[in-house]
Amino acid sequence: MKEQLQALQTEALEKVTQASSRKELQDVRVAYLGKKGPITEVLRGMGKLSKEERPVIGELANTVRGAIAEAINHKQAVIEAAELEKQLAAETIDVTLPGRPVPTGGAHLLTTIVEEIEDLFIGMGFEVKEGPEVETDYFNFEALNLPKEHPARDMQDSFYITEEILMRTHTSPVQARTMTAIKDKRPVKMICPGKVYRRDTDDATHSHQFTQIEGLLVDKNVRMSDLKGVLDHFAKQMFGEDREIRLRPSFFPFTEPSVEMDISCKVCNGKGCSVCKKTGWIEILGAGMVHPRVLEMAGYDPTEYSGFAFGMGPERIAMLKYGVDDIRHFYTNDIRFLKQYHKQ
Ligand code: FA5
Repeated sequence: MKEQLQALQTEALEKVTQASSRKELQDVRVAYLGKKGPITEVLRGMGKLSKEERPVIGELANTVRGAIAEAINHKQAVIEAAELEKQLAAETIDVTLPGRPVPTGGAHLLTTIVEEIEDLFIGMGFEVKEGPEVETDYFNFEALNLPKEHPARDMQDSFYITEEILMRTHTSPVQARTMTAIKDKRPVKMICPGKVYRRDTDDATHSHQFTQIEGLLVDKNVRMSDLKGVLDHFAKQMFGEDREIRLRPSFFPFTEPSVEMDISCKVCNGKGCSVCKKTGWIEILGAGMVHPRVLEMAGYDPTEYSGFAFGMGPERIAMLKYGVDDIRHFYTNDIRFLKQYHKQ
């Protein structure tokens, strides 16, 4: 029985050595140490042994069982360590690899240009105001010296909602609103960006809904030369010193005198194209000295105060600055167009 036990130990340790997975090891454990295993079998047969032999064989059986169990446990630790090693190797992260790009959105070119213009005027001390897009006939026209039946109303074909309410055709009503709201009639220096609506036929430079940025400066002794200085500074900052700028006499019922400002076309470099309608120039804004009637209607004394105002089209400014050849690109939301102007 002694030899039998020793042979069992040798055999079991051999199997432990050969086992290469947890499963194989578990099979060895069950085969040799399990209830139906050979060692249990030996112990069961101890009853047949003599009194003297019993403790000797019992001790040996326990020693053999202990040696096998220890070998199994040791091998189990080795297998687990190897498995962990394998897993770690498989899951290794190369921290030096560049990360996967996360797609992000970007500001629309129009938003960027409006913010750029705002920053420029904030730098000159203007504050940014807002006004409603659904406007009264009074502020859109009458307070700007455009009484009902005035022929100049035809310059801005309008979307009326009721007889007295319309979608604003320009941002100029914010001039009248701002001045009217100031109770102590102090000087004003504001810009107002916003959407405007006109029954214009869409083409390369016209849209039925577009953006304007209004500017208004009212103070004592404001002159046309102040307006020219501000517009010149704006244009040079926006387009660079080398772009050509011209002021043309014009007419707006709310300014006297009135001008329009043109910038040389970047799309064709002044040679003439569909964007500049073969003229080499694109009109970007209307401006002038605030009409005394407008000051008066808003409660300002025109003998004490004077001012200048302007209204510009940021879409046209963006077109000129970035060489965009059609205003409709701003509204058709072709991501390939928009992406070109996303800031990184
Ligand atoms: C006006 O709207 C005046 N309120 C501007 C003004 C303000 C004059 C203050 C004097 C004092 P006008 O209709 O010209 O003016 O439009 C001003 C600018 O808006 C134009 O120079 C142009 O840049 C832009 N604009 C006009 N119509 C359209 C259109 N349909 N699509 C895109 N931009 C337009």
